[in-house]
Amino acid sequence: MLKGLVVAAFGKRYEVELEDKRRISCVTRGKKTDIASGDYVEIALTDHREGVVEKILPRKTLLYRSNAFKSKLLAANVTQIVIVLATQPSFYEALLNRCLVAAEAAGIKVLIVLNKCDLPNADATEKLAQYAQLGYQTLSLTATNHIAPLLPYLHGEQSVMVGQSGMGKSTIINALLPSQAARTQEISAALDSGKHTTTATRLYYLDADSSLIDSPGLQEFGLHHISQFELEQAFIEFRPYLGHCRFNNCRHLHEPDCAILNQLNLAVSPNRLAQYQQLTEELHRNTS
Ligand SMILES: Nc1nc2c(ncn2[C@@H]2O[C@H](COP(=O)(O)OP(=O)(O)OP(=O)(O)O)[C@@H](O)[C@H]2O)c(=O)[nH]1
Ligand SMILES: [Mg+2]
Ligand SMILES: [Zn+2]
Repeated sequence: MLKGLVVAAFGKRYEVELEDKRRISCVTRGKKTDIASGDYVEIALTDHREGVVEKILPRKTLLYRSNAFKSKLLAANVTQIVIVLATQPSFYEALLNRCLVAAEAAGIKVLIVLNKCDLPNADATEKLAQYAQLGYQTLSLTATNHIAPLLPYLHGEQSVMVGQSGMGKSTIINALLPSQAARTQEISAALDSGKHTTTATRLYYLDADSSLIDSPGLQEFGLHHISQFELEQAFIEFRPYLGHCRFNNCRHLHEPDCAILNQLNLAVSPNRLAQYQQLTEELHRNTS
């Protein structure tokens, strides 16, 4: 049995890098798809370039999304999620909040990047500032011109980039690692392969201590695996007030003497409260 790191995941095929740096194309036994880029695994070789994953080694972290039927793993063993937004096309704030909830529940550090800052968008800049005010690390970037400001945030971290299609995730990889050439939208337009450019999740080494995973654009981010407790905790500005509502089981929707609702327009913005309430209603629709 050989130990390796999963450096790419395409549906049911995985690329595993062995300790001697050989890259082996692997499948799983049966229909298992519970492996992610960043996983450490043990494989059995079936040919000199092919193998079967026999075992997943214990994970430090696991970032995933889920609906009522299945989970989709995004990345294993990452220390940081880099949520990539752009000035154009405009981004969905609900998706940003879902990424934040998943990251908080998985205990992963967050960096929110607003890319394409060469293109004007006052609304996006203002939104980014609101998240900085909550305490999140944020960065304005123009990946096509000047990638250097991103470097200190990636150093020493195992990061995964997530975001909608077209935000510039693969462009960031190419700017950091020009020799690796991840496929971006211009190239796929030439190949006429549709809107989503990146189809696999792939891990890139930045230096001996840092790596960055590129992932396909997200359209939705199901949070079926998140509990009410995790959801409340994931809204970081709620934390000082949780446990101070009149009712122990307060969901902060419209209960009297709710410590969260009492903070409306103070520590809690109407916008974030609405996002929280929508996720809570969804959670209880799912479980009732
Ligand atoms: N003006 C401008 N365009 C950018 C910038 N960064 C990326 N782009 C463009 O945005 C488009 C999409 O970039 P990609 O890197 O393919 O986006 P992606 O997030 O990887 O998209 P998916 O793989 O579909 O998820 C390309 O045409 C890039 O050239 C930037 O900083 N400024
Ligand atoms: Mg891409
Ligand atoms: Zn309450």
